[in-house]
Amino acid sequence: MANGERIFIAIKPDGFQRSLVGEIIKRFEQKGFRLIAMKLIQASEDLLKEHYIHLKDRPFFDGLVKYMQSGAVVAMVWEGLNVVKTGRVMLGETNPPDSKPGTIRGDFCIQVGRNIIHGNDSVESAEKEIGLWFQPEEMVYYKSCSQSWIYDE
Ligand code: IDP
Ligand code: MG
Repeated sequence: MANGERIFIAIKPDGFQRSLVGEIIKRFEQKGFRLIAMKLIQASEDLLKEHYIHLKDRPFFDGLVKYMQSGAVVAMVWEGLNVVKTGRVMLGETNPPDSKPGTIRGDFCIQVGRNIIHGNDSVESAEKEIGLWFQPEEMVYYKSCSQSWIYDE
């Protein structure tokens, strides 16, 4: 049974420019997760500084904010049982060379500074980031016709 767990996923400007939006959405869709919010945005510096506040003392922080601000970001919320844990596995490791083939970063990128996708590593950070990037009214709640074919109760 779906437990209502949610993850914030963002396709970064490099993933967008490299035409990987459809491929990435396809993977979450085909896994069985439900897309409940999505928008294409150019994120503001303020939003990105808040989003990455836990990394503010790292040497790459300014470059990271600039990179994330440099183009379109596809911001999404996906929902499903253990979506945070599974989503991280689907993304691969932060550093692409550590990512296994079959993962998004393992298949589509080379350097940590251009690792094409963001996703939360905990339910707490997911809920925080969903609140940062989306208004509650931007969530779309609907009954999935495939639910009983994905979950056994
Ligand atoms: P995550 O995105 O896998 O959760 P974090 O450690 O939270 O990884 O780092 C956030 C983002 O900061 C990474 O996805 C990557 O874009 C960037 N980043 C992390 N480490 C480095 C680095 O050493 N150089 C450049 N960018 C980095
Ligand atoms: Mg992180």
